[in-house]
Amino acid sequence: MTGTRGIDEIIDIARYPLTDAHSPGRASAIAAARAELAETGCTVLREFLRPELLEDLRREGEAVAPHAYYRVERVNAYNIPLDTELPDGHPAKIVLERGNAFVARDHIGVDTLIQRLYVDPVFKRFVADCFDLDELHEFADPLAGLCLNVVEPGMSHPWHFDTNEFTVSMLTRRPDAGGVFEYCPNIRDPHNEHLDDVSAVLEGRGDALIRALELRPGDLQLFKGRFSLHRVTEVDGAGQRHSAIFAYTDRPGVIGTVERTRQLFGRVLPDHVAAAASAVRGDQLLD
Ligand SMILES: O=C(O)CCC(=O)C(=O)O
Ligand SMILES: [Fe+2]
Repeated sequence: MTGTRGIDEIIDIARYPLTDAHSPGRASAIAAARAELAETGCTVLREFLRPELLEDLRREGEAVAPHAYYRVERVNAYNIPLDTELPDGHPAKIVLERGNAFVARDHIGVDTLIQRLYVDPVFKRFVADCFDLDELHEFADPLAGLCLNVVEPGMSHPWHFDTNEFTVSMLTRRPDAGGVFEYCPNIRDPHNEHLDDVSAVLEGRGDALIRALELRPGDLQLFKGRFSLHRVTEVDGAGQRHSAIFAYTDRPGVIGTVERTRQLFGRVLPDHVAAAASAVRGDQLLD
């Protein structure tokens, strides 16, 4: 039972003294995260979760994994409709098979470790500081705010950009083999899509742009997935790969599009439909 645990009983507080707003340890963890995020758009806080909770973390994920929405979907890296009118040679014309499945937030218990972390004010303040943001908001999306990403053996989560600018994630169950997180640091920015580089990666000519990340359960990953093309390679062996995706934004009220929500969860709630007409966008990028 994790329901009665405070944040200091979830996080390895000796290593990451989040609860002490003025501690040098907290300040240096933030400085290190900021430096890496500025350079590569990605940072990993190793052994963030208390090691004695790794078993609970894995078991809680396994308990909800059967709720994942499975449907191999034909998508592109931008997650925009495949019939979007675009010039020849545009990387959004390259069709990929998305074989991962998401467990939506409404299936994840409020007393699970990942749900408790996601909503915790001390945790959110720390993550905001790492991203150098004044404030950070939970994704308003009732399904996509917190998800468990499930990748079955033989499946992968192909190259894509995230809709949300800042992603926080934690592997909860590692696969036997494969299932490696790969990313292309800052391959695009708010003003330039860098389509040639994106095409190179999607066509298998972009090795020089790709980094592989070794992730372990309990590590906290902070990632600017809107600017770095990324994927999870095919999972090998018998076991699934599970990762918790904590979606935050720098402004309140952000919700996924109807198209994207249907792709991810196979269902849409009235909130998504209502938001479609008045969606707030932070940039002029394609998706
Ligand atoms: O599962 C992961 O490690 C990455 C998932 C991801 O890229 C996403 O959910 O957008
Ligand atoms: Fe992603």
